[in-house]
Parts: sequence; C-alpha cells; structure tokens
Amino acid sequence: MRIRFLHTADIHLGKTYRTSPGEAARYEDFFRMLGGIVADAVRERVDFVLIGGDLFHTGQILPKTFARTIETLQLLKDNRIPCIAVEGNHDWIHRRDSISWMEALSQMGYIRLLRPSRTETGGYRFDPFDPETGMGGRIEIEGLNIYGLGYIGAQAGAHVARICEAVETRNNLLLFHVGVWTYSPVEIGNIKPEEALPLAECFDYVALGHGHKPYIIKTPDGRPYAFNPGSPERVNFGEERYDKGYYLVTVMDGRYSHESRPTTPRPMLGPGRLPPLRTGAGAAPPGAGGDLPPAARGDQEPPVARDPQRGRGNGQKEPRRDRAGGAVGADRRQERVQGERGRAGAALADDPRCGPQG
Ligand SMILES: [Mn+2]
Repeated sequence: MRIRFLHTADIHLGKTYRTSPGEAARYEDFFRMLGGIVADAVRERVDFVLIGGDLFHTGQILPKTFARTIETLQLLKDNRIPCIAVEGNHDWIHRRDSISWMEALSQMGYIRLLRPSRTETGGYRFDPFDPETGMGGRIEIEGLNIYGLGYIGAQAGAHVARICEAVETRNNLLLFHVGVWTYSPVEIGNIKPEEALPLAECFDYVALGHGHKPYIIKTPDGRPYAFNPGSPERVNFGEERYDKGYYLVTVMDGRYSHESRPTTPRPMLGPGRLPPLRTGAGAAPPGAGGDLPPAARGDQEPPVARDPQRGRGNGQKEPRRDRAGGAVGADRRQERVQGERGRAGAALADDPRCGPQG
C-alpha cells in the first residue's frame, strides 16, 4: 500500500507589515504560498496534507484573514484531501470560553484539528477524530495512525514519556509543534535531541513545525525520524539565508521516503522596489508586486546574500550565529512573552510581530 502526503508548517497567514505601502502585497504573499502548496497537493493527488502548527500568525485574526484562508483551503476540501493540522504557539488561543479560529475551521471541515485530551493524572489521551465536533487527538488514513500535538509549552521534553504511553496503535505518525534544540533556531518551545529520541520508538515519522528553518533528526544509528520542513515563506528577517520549502512524503509498506519541494518566496534583498516573484509554489498572479519602501521590509540590517550551500535541511548542526538574525534584548523579551502560553493570546493579538523564526 502506497500513501503519499505533503508536510508543511508555519504558514503564518495574516502576517502584516503595518503602516507600510507594501503591506497588501506582503499580506497576500502568505496566502499565495499556501495556495501553491494546496495546488501541488491536488496535482500530486496526495492522500492528505499535514500542517505542523502556526497556520495563522496570531490567535486572533481579522475576518478577511479567515475568509482568505477558507478560500485558499477550498480546493483541498473540494478534492476531498484531508488537511490535518495542529495549533502552534502563534495560533493558540488562550480564552476557552470562545471557540478558536482553528476549531472553527475544523468544525467547518476545512482542517482536521488534532489536539489530545489530558487525564486526571496528567497523562495524554488521543481520542479518534470526530468529524461532527471537529475534535480529536488522532485520525486514521489508509491504515496510518496520525497523532496530533500542538504547542505544549517550554517543558515539552518532560512530556515525551507520557505521550508515548498514550500510543496504543502501530504504524504511527506524530504531528507536533516543537523545536529540537539545537537544530531549531527558536529560543523557546524546544526539546533536546535526547528527550525527543523516545518518539522514534513509537512513531515512524515525527512531522515537526515551529523552527522556520528545515532540518531532519536522526537516531544514533542513523535512521531519520523527525522532519521539520520550516516555513515555506520568509516570515522574519534573517530567513532569506536558507532555502524554503515543504516535503512530499511517500510511505511504502511502512517505509518513508521524502522529497523536498522548494518554494520561491519574494526575495528580501535590495532597497527600493518590491522584488518580483518567480514561478512555482507561491507564484505571483499577474499584476502582483509594486513599490515597497525599505521600512516595509524592515531593513534594519543590511541585505544578506543567500548561500545555497547552507540550511538545506540535511540534519547537520548549524552554527548559532544563524539564529534570529542578531536578535537584540527587546526581541528576546518579546519572544519569551509570546512563548508562554498563559499570556500568549493577549500579547499576540496586539502585536503583529513574530518571535525570531518561530
Ligand atoms: Mn512559526
């Protein structure tokens, strides 16, 4: 039995560069990028699409962002390709008295939002997904059991044993919004490689999201088991330094093979004009583009030439200097606030910025 799926993450729909004339074009870039991935899914006739969290840039989104999201995901729904998603630290909503946008999308059948429930003793429970309520912790497609876990906070490493204890099936995949240190450049929401390793015992493929840079984690004996596609767009400055894309994964008789599908986000180089888009996933419709002043692109740092030899998601450790593009103290504090779930909802609703590369 052959199963094929696309694995992407960190789409960050609704990201804006406020008060800049180029805002409308940049806002649209993120939908165009997701639209390109959706079109690829339909063209490749995949069995499902995985989104590893941060579909939205903020927990509270504008009505137009929700409308554009539905419009973009409509093609998957029309083609009956399930879009399975978890919540990242960016689209997680604090208030439990109102339904989140992610829950709404799930109830409307645009995504299947996976979120485990917790037992009284602190354990995890992955109930089968119920299309009626749009809720559940796992879903079975063609004999593959897909478990979903969104952003669970800074102490995620301490939860790995409890997560594995809750797995009762074979042939398992885990969709998880977490970074693996030191591969992930995000400062918060990481687990250490040795903490992540037990996941390789109960899941054949761990589909990550969170770090915007691609990487692959292997077991000590060299088996790749955790895959982070990175953001297909350039969400923050500094992300022009590495290749962008998502994965097309094939499962044949329980064996996984995967292929990187490169995307071509708008270049962030050069002052003056808004650079044009190239073709491919995320290609520009006719008439897109226009002038974008330096402030809109946040040219606080000099343009950086891309080096094609770096950041290809080959699982190799990257030097720390790549992280956050030289984040300063204020940015780090901001990131810390956003990373703490208790306060994230309010902080993110008011602030269009994103923590460095998360
Ligand atoms: Mn993100």
